[in-house]
Amino acid sequence: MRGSLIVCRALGTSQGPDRAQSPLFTNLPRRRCDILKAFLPVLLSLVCAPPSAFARAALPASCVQREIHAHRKEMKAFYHVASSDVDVERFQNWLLELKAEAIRDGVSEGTVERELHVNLKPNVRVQELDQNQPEVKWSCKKYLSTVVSQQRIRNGIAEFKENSALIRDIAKHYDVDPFVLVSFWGIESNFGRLTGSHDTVEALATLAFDDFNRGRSDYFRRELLAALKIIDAGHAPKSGMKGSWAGALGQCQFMPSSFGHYATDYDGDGRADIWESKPDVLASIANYLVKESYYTGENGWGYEVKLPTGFDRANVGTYRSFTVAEWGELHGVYIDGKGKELPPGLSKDDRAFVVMPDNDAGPAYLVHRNFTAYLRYNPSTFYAVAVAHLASSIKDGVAS
Ligand SMILES: [Ca+2]
Repeated sequence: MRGSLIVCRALGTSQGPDRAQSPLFTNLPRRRCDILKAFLPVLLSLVCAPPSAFARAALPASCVQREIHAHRKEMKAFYHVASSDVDVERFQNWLLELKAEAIRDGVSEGTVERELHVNLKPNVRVQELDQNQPEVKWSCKKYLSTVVSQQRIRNGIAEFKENSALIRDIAKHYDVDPFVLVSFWGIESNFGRLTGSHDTVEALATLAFDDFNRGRSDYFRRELLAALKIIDAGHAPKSGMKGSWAGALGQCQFMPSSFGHYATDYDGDGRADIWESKPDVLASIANYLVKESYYTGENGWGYEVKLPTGFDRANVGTYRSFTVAEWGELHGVYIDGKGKELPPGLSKDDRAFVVMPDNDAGPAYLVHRNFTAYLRYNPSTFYAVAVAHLASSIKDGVAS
């Protein structure tokens, strides 16, 4: 119980030093004291638990889990109440600095005052989502079965057929594969059905302000300033700028900084409307790919290959590139297994990479720069393979 005594003193409970003399309590507003007091039993039960509390292996796991879950709920409530109460004054001071920076950065005073208004405050739900991102360790096979589901393939085929003229027009204009455009659209927002309902300024302000997000405050601050510029330029919907809790915008889920580089006004109404205009959404995706070194035309992304016995695993990854010819001659990796023929559109001098998303548990692919363009959109090998597979499945479905 020695440990529990030290804890009680540190928190200034009735068993410790006099409450009025405790530096911790004297420096806190009254409401914080009340919050701490209300949750002291929870804190103490966690820190001062008797040995018997740790000898519960014999209990049914469900009982133990229920108890842990109850503790977590109480602690989460403590955190939420405390953070939303304590941070307001600091947040308002931070907001004043941000306003000055935004105006120096060229955002109009009207937009700054309207968007960074006095009632803006950190969004607890955004904090929660950021802190509780699940660490899911899926295999690529499992990832593909979820992201490239049969339902998404069916939706993709239907969307392609319904918007065929528009999609083919944009694909021709940018000289990119039309099925790849639809695939990105499907994976990013389920063909415009899921674009996120969070207020972008509020979400980014929450993430830029808080210290909890592991040193990413500066990143989100830059994204927030970019978002203000988008609003200032009149691109955001009149109903307000909405997106994911992490700030990704519209049907192609561009971060605000990407919007400035890639968002396109294809329908010519003066706005790059990636929220509601299909021409703008699909053209913005095409523009992204072309600007990120996508091969023009319909050259796919890569090929499943059989690696020779003794293949050096150090050559796996997008940092080790060789020409298609070198992969065959130096490393025994051939697209067709023999090295005699190449697919149309790919030459022996084109650079390529070997990737193995599931390491030794799955297939190896020889991929070219279209694949690395996919990785620019989202730096996940699983993601890039999913884009490729969905595009291929939609193409097969449309053709059948
Ligand atoms: Ca437009």
